[in-house]
Amino acid sequence: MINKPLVTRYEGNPILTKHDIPYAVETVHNAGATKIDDQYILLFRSHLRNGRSIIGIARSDDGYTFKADHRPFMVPSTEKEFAIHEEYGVEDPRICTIGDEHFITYSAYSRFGVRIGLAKTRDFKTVERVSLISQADMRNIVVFPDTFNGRYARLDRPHSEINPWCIWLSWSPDLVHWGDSVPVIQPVPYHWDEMKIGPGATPIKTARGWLNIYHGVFPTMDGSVYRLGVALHDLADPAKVLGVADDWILSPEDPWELTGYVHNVVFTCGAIAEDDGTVKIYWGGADTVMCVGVANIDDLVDLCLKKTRPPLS
Ligand code: BMA
Repeated sequence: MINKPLVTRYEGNPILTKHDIPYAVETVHNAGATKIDDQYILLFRSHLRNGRSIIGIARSDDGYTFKADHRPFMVPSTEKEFAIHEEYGVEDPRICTIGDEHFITYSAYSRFGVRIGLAKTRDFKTVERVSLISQADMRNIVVFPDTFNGRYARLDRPHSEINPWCIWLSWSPDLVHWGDSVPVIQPVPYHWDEMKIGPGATPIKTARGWLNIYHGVFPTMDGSVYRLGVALHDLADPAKVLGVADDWILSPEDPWELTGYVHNVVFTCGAIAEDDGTVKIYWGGADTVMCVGVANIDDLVDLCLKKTRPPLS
């Protein structure tokens, strides 16, 4: 089939909506994901009725049917150092599992802008704030679940008027202090990601490189369209980009992706690689519901390498 989609949407989408949550929320979206001992975990963002966000948790045995806990997992902190930066809410968590620790990077909003917080958990029952790991204004940070010559690496997304909304890569000895930042992928003019790009899911290690599933935005007369794309980073040096796919892999299509809290949005914060060579990609539809789809990892890597465009144009 010429139009065979790269990502096959689950027929039971959306997999989580506000009606599945045992406390009052208006949206369920942009979830980070991980799998521990055959249990799938989603940390999802929800808008409250005051328009600010909190983070909930849902668990599943098969990756499709999730049950949310009775309480939110993270709400704005009351600890002095964090409270001042989480006043307007916590958003868009990503999970990076290293050994038996699960690190969560999340957007912390306040009157001072948006920063990225780092939290950690071992059991997804309790969670501990570690540090704020960026200045304002930064959102969308994903940490590679590995070290490179003893250093951690992350993809981040600073912004300037001269060089807007690129994906950069930064290094750290301890996950708290970051530097040696370099731009790695830029939007391409008059392309599906021309307005801005940002890190999406925690990168996935494959035999041919780190698979980076990111989001790209295109401005239209009817507002912006958020889509997903893929890039491949070198296994030993993730600052080296081996290929960026020219085509998007997922675009808003289902009714709950086309309309909702923000229309025309598919936005990912997490994907889970399975032993059979597939990946379950989780995405928020229209900032309102959670969806899942399955792709073949080799197909995504092929797209990065065979239908490629320059990372920095
Ligand atoms: C981005 C973030 C995401 C959101 C997206 C679409 O800037 O706010 O959390 O999903 O816009 O509204």
